[in-house]
Amino acid sequence: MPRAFITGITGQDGLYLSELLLRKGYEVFGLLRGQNNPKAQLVREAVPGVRLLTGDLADLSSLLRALRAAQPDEIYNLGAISYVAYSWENADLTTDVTGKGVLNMLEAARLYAGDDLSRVRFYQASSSEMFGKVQEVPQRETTLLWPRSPYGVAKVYGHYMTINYRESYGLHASSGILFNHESPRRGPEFVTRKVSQAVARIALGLQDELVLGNLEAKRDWGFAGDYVDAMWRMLQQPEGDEYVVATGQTHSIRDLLDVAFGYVGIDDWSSLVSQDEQFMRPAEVDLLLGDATKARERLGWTPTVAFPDLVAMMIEYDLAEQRKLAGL
Ligand code: NDP
Ligand code: GDR
Repeated sequence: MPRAFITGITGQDGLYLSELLLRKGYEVFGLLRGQNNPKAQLVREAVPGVRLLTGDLADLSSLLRALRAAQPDEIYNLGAISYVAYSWENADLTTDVTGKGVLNMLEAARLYAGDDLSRVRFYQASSSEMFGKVQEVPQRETTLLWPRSPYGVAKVYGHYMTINYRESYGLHASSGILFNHESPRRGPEFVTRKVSQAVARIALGLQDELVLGNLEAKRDWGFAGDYVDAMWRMLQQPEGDEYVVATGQTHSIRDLLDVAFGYVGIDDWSSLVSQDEQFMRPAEVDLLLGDATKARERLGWTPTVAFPDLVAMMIEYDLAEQRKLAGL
């Protein structure tokens, strides 16, 4: 039975990846941080087969201890401070966890594997945020990186450190440069889920207004369930490498609002949505559009959920949840 170790187990991707690996017959271990993490129960209910170990990306010895207990063949480093807006307010912490945390995880993997590095494979959750200021459209593996946030800068550090461990030590290490991916499990601080929750509540008469930031930014949005499959495929290749994972379609926040409100029968949302400075970013990533040709050709990976279906999936989930919460 292959064994996998996942950091970021309580997050959106950690849950989908656990489900996928359990289906494939893996024994799955997840890293849980904190003294009494309230999300532990969520993981136990959503993926009961996962075994939880404690540790923190900022603490190398805790990572090494967890790896020695799990004895994994594959390590998926999904843990991070992942909310871009928060990273300006907590730049030091983001650097420590999202950036240096990658070095800690790589070094723990190297120490755990000892003399035989071929016993373990490593996946790093790199991000399209690394492209930042638009240099080339669509963005591909070779596009110049120009990050625009402390989060993006930290991800670039982790990305190159992962390449460096491959080149320095021969570790089978891959980075997935994943574009935005969403689902009903997406945190409510991210724009798609903020919109799907608000649209559901407005449709049910529970809320009157939605306050957002920049409506002009464009994102290449896919379904998280598809994207975790690309992670697994990367670790099944003979060599580690970098891969863009994206749908090849881009939409603005305005498009998202059109599709989301349209789904509940509201064609003109202009009186329901306002903008506020507090949700604007000091530096914006204006346009993300990925070219996933390499992932398609080498990994045989393709996305299966189109943008309107993704939005519908999230709104249906939120309608059901909001009805339940409101006792409707
Ligand atoms: P989430 O924000 O949903 O999950 C982040 C996870 O990281 C949580 O489990 C969180 O644990 C954990 N974490 C935070 N701080 C630490 C720490 N100090 N030590 C250990 N774990 C920690 O992210 P996603 O699931 O959406 O994303 C997974 C990864 O992929 C992240 O690295 C993200 O940056 C990256 N990524 C995501 C994309 C997306 O569109 N979703 C696109 C490209 C990259 P806790 O619950 O305890 O806070
Ligand atoms: P992003 O996702 O920054 O791309 O990072 P997010 O959903 O936060 O923002 C997307 C775009 O929407 C604009 N926006 C708003 N965003 C939020 N969160 N809240 C608002 O009210 C709002 N109004 C407008 C933003 O300015 C931005 O342009 C996500 C994270 O998952 C990262 O961890 C990951 O690496 C990247 O996707 C790829």
